[in-house]
Amino acid sequence: MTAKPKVWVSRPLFPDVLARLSEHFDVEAEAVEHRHTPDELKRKLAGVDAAVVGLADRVDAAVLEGNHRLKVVANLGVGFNNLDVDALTRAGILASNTPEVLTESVADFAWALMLAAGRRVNAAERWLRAGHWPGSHMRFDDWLGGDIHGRTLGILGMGRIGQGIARRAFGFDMRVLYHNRSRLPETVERECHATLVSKDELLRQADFLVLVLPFTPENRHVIGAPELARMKRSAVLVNVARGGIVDDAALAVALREGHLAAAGLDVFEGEPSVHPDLMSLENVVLSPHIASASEETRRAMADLAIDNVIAAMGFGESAGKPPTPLNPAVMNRWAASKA
Ligand code: 8YV
Repeated sequence: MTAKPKVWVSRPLFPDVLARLSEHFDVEAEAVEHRHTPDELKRKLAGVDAAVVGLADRVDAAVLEGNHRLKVVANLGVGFNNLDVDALTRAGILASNTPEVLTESVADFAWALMLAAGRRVNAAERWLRAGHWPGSHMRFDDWLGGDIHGRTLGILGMGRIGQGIARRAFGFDMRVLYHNRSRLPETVERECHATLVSKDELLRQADFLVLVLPFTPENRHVIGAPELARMKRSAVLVNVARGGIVDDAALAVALREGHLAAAGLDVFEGEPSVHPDLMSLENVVLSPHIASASEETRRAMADLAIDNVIAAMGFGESAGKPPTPLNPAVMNRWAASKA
């Protein structure tokens, strides 16, 4: 009997998903969360045919150097700024991500942050839990937030998640503006009730500005001090995209000095660290990168990641046809080299 190919899973995953992977592979799965150093990552990847990695695993040219065994790297996430796809392609390694399956859950969560930040839910809860309510006389004009319904929602980055966020705004009777590299087809604009505007216009008009851009070098600090200064003082900023898109230090200053009403952040520059100035502010809602973390969606992401590994390695019903590859041309090269 020939040995099964080997796959390494860098983070603990659902046992039933790992069991499915074991039908075809000799699986080494990490049992506890651990941030792998580049050296550890390099060593782990050197001994396997395929890997399922998380966003904290930076798979770049240095990590891949001298690796002639690895064939597939499946990312547990739609964003893949942790992968150097060019380096993977040069090394003949197929890369995949998990688009679509998390769109609606991330859109839900963007709304959770908008609502919580706009209406000061978390700060009020902290105050209540600290025992202030029975002991103090809450005034009629305490804990005032801003309304959400009827306001202007601005979306920067109008891909699938941005569109999901826009569609939900209809129920809140909001005006929806967006800015994107390219204009959406008219049918999609109509469905989302969304109007394309310049970035400057978006910054100036949005009461709620939600960021849903991919992280690329050009998108670093797309929202920094100059952009924050152009926003309304009553505005709320929400980031469910990637840390580093916002200059967190500049955001903390704007929030502290009242240049912005509030923020809701699921992602941070240099996470899992969070800028200490943000930690001490009351007008920011902070969550630990959980926008896709619904039971159904995290399962769907894990399933999709391993479906890519199984199919790319030539197993299962979709053998040879991984569902969501990032560099599918690599597979043509595999086929050519076998012929
Ligand atoms: C993470 C995400 O993958 O898909 C993405 O790009 O940022 C998230 O869904 C998830 O939080 C696991 O780390």
